Amino acid sequence: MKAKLFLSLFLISSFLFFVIGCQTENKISQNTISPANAENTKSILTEKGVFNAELKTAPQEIKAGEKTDLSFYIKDSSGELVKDLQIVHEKPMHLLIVSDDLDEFYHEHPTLQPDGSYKVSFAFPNGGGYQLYSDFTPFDSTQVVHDFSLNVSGNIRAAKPLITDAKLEKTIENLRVEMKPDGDFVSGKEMMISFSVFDAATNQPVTDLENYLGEKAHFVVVSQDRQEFVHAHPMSNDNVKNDAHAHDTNSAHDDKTGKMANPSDESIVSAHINFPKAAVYRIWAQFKRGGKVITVPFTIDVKQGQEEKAVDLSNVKIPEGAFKIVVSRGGFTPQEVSFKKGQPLKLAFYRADEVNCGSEVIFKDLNINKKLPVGEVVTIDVPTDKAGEFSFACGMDMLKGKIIVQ
Ligand SMILES: [Cu+2]
Repeated sequence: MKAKLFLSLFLISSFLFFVIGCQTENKISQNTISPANAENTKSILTEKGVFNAELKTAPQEIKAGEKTDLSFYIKDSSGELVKDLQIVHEKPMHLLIVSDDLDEFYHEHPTLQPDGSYKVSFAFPNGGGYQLYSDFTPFDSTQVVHDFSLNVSGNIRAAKPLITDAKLEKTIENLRVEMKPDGDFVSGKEMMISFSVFDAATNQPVTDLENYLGEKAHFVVVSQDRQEFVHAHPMSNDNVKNDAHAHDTNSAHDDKTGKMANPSDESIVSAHINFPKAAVYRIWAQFKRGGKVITVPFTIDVKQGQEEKAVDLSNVKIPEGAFKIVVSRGGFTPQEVSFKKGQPLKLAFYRADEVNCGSEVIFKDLNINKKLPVGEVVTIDVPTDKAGEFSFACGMDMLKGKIIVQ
């Protein structure tokens, strides 16, 4: 499940990624992760194979206010430790940390250790849940994002409600930032969002933004359920200029010369962002000025877009008496089903799309392994003479489901 959007996005936008605004997107698996003291492991499929990320924390129990070493071990499909990561935006690894209520946001950079891990020392300010997104790019690979949930012991502050901004304008420290989307916020569509940056005191467009990690701004987008993560970077002014969307909204450009029309151009940063699903999202826009990084949060409500379609099953013929399980971008649907002991059980798997790792289904305990061609119904008989559980998974062991006989 994790791979799907990630892969699809990269297939579509790998070109954009290098040339203009770039965005990483990560669909998080539904498996919840471990308590604070466990070692977390995750694997993600990329174009070139599976990369595992293992997170070890020291001390094992994470306490609020105390420094914790967060060590990430990246392994390739053969289990080999991957020490060399591409330098992307000046760093081999970016680590974004958000509190579960999305009120807190931290941007860290783990560094390579002699043992091949990437480590950063971090003190979580409060007790409670945090989500970590480790963002890196192995050589010969597209960008990979692994996420981890951590529980921090200590005082838990009251969760802050995530309230959609009535006005897309924020003043943080010495910056006033206006956010302008090129249309209504809808999912499943590449939107261009412009951020106009003004000096909070003088209200003049800011012309002295410094590069932060090689860019004029960084944008991190997380859905309220923390399942969707997008990391976007600004487009260069030339690309904004050439972008079809830009002409309507970005009047600061001089269309005749193709050059910047006035100095205020410097103060406008634009990014392409594709919201993977309808949800409330928080966007953190990060700028650097006077040597200081300033993080400006926005909260927006993204409505369901037209391109986000449910799987169309109207033409799919499920054999009589069989129980239908759809394999799609969303994993197995349903993921878990209970059946009565002793009654014949035929499962009908239908794989709806290409963009996932569900090309086969494996029932390990039953020694069943069946190919799932896209658009075909594949039936599997499951013994129900004994009560018990049968788990099944895709060939990559990433999409998972369970049959319970009782
Ligand atoms: Cu970073």
